[in-house]
Amino acid sequence: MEQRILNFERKLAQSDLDGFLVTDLLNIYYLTGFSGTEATVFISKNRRLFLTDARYVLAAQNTVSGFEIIESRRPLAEIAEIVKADRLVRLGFDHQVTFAYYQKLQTYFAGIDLVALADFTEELRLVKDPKEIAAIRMACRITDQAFADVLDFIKPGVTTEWDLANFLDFRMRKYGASGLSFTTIAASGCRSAMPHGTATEKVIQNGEMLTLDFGCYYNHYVSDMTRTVHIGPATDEEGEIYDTVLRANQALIRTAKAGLSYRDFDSIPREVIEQAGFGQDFTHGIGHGIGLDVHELPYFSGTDGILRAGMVVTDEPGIYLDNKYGVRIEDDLLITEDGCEVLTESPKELLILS
Ligand SMILES: [Mn+2]
Repeated sequence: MEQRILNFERKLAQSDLDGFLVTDLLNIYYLTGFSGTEATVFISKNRRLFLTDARYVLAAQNTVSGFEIIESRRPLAEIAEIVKADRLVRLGFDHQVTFAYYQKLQTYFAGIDLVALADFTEELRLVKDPKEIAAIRMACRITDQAFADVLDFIKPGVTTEWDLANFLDFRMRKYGASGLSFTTIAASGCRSAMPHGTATEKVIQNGEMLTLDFGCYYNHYVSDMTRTVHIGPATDEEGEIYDTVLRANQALIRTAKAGLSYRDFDSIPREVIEQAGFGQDFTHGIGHGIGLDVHELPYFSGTDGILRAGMVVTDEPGIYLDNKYGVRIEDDLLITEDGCEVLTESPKELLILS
């Protein structure tokens, strides 16, 4: 934690800001280790303040070090007094705050420059340390185990998408997950053409594609994996679409490494799908970072940037044929100096279930 705060303070010193108000709870967890639901952190050249209410003071005293811990139900009023006493004039704050919260900031910090910043702490979270990687690795292992179990559970004509989602959710918890990283997607038949078709009461039928996109939290870090399987024998077209998506996924695994540009990370797998004639049916970005959040930096399409060792990103090409079916395959990749490690290990050859 101390190293993270030092990195934050170095970035603050290099900026034109006198202080920063951290209000995003994931950023607060990253910087302090506190995982309650109410806290405000203020960092300036000579202050490290952690403010929370009576419910969490004990937890903060036990987990947060290197900060002055202040119990308060009016954190902004407390910070505003200190800002005034220290004669600070320009403060950054996490841009995700609500408009109502921003209005409160304007009231408490009248006369002070308030600068909303999108990614101040998030950029520090881009490269994961070994402890973070270990947690993501475990979340991926749990996800793999749940997928292995679900294959025997699918009974065409009987099992609903809800049944599948509930089964996956329960198994992930059974294997040690503390929660789901997002609402589990189980989309069968023509519903699989919706990239984010959350589960419904629909029964899984013979002859259908079935897309499962799911993940979990382990020790605050997430996994995010997609597998598409087929119920009964697949048609030639279905086999070709599946093969194209798989080749795109694998082309990226072969080339992803530190130093690759974000634009190439997106375009290398996209070209595989375009060359097969399905470019217009790959309707979303190739992937995103994962960590404390299931969608976090980096994002790839139309963004300048270079992959760095220690980033954990998804590789999730897809082809979606409206009113027919869709295929997506998603892995979580740990970027290394000379390549990448695939953290999600579930099988990827087209599984034919019956
Ligand atoms: Mn994803």
